[in-house]
Amino acid sequence: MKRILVTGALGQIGAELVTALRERYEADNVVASDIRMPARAVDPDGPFEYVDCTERRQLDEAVRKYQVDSIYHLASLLSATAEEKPHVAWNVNMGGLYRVLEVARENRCAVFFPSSIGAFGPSTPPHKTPQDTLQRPTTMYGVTKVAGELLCDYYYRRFGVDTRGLRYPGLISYVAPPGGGTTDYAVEIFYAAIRNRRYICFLGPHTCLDMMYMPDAIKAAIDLMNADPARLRHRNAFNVTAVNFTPEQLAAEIRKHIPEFTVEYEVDPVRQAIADSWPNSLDDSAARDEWDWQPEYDLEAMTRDMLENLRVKLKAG
Ligand code: VAH
Repeated sequence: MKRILVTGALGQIGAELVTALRERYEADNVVASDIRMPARAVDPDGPFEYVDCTERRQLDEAVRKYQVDSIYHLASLLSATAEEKPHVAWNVNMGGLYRVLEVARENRCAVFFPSSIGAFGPSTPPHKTPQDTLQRPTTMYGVTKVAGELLCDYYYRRFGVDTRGLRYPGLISYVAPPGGGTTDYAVEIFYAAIRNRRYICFLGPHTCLDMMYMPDAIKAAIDLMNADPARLRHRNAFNVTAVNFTPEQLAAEIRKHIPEFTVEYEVDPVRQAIADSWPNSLDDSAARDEWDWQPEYDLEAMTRDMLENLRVKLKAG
């Protein structure tokens, strides 16, 4: 049975990944960790450890204490926060990953690393961006993601660490909110639609980006980590996508459920510049060919599920 450590477990991905992993591998085999203690129950049925990934001793102690053999390393600053605090972002995103890879090397752990469409830049082909192409990101977030992909490849080739990763698009969920991301509008808009029937969007109406509903993102990570290594021609990191839309198109889909919903646009130049430097759409054929990637949620299904679950969560009508 796998024994797993999840770093950044209280974040947007981690909150749902821990639950999914505990359902699959039994709760006691999945250790949630973060640099803050869980104010709300991440999932009370399993172990939690305080782990700062920039502190190698804390990582090492957790891995040895629970005899971990797989690390899902989610602890990271997202794109907008990383632009506000580029030095902190380098330290956390790169310093944390380096220490995770070193602990994984010494303890023979597999490592999952979430890269991002942010690993691409304005000189990358923007439409149906290939798996193997130019990666010259212009954000600190993107620099740490490209460097992270390369470092994970190096640890696989040089030390035999089983590293695998995904280039996630924007992720949408109702369980834990994102924090400091450029695609956060695609989550905020649902809360605003239910609470206020209106939303002020910080990206322009025609900003087209790939997105994914969190259940698909969780499935992709777990499926990749369980894929037959003999089939993997790539490892760090696979393009994956599910849906592709603009704020205007997402608002129109929400209006099918809340007809009076309106959106106004007050563009944040920093996050607009970040979004404009990213691809409009990814080619995820390598993931489909090498480990049978197949998303389940399209825009219609995601919007319906988000609104249904948020209404319960927000105890709205
Ligand atoms: C961000 N949600 O906005 C993340 C993600 C593709 C976007 O990497 O920074």
